[in-house]
Amino acid sequence: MPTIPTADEILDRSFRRAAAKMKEKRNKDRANNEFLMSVTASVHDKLVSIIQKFPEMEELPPFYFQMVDILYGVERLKKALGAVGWAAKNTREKGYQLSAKMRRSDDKIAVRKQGVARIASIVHQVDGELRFLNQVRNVLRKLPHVSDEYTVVVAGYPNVGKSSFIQLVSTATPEVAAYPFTTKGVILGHRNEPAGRVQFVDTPGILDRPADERNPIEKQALCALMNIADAILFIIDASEHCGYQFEEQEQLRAEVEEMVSVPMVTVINKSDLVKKEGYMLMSTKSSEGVDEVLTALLAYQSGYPAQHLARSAMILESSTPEETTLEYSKPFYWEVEEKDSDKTDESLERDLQD
Ligand SMILES: Nc1nc2c(ncn2[C@@H]2O[C@H](COP(=O)(O)OP(=O)(O)O)[C@@H](O)[C@H]2O)c(=O)[nH]1
Ligand SMILES: [Mg+2]
Repeated sequence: MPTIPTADEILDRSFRRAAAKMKEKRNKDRANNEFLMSVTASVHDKLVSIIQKFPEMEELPPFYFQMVDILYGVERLKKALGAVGWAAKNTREKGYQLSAKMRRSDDKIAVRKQGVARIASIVHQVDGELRFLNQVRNVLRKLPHVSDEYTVVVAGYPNVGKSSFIQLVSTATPEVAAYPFTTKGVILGHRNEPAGRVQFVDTPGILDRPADERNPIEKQALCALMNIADAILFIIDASEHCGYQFEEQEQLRAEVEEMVSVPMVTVINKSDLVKKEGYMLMSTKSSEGVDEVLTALLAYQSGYPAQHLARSAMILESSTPEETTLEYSKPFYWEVEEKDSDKTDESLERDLQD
């Protein structure tokens, strides 16, 4: 998805192109009209292409859909796209209107200026929406590349050994990704298994404090993350070297278990330091017990993708009860409501002084 330009960037580019074309023209009356038509076409086409290149929300995998909804609101996003559509439609209408007016007018330069100012004003009215769309685009681009494959979400307090585990079991070097709601990077690892590829997703730094201290965005983000899991691996550090007491870690485990409906495997890591009765044990340092943990996690892979797809569909429906049936096809931008566009913009006229 390309960067979304600001209003000024769209206008600058369109004016520069039109001006270059105008220089070549001998007949000045024709040139004035062609300048206006060129600006009209290039602004209109750019705005339409922004809408067309923006991903369809309903086609996004549930994880991305939810992330966008949590952070920005899908409704607001649709409004922004609608506003850009409105600007495209209006630009074209005003351009044609003024071109017709120019043919009848004696002062063609004045009409050209009027037309250009009108188009600049229309585009400036959606500058905020363009900037907003670019912000969403930047977040979408940075989200980890969560694929539609058997997914193990690795949870637990910081420093219990989550990253060490993912590194150890991943075939290739894990990808380091960013979540928009935390400064901490998370890692994403992959492993090839006879039953298909497995991905391991780290939890971001939102599990490092009690549930009631998490803000609503963090809570929802955590939920979205848990929703992509086909299985959870919960890691406890019984040595407490991680800085969290065993009881605290057990509490978090109960909280996470409450949050999900998928199988959860709990393991005590750092068994080279401390062992605990009644738990599965491993040490990512000595690799002891790691194969057994993997086997336990892969035992649930046989249910994939049937269970996974059923759940994904459920998540999509539950997060947007009304919108799922909403027609969100490309031409929707023609139907958006009219805005008042009688305001003119003088700022661009200075660039167009003869
Ligand atoms: N002794 C010991 N240290 C470990 C083990 N696994 C991880 N560590 C150490 O614990 C620290 C945190 O590990 P890390 O994987 O970054 O934890 P994360 O924050 O949960 O991802 C690092 O210094 C690791 O070297 C283990 O099995 N035994
Ligand atoms: Mg880590």
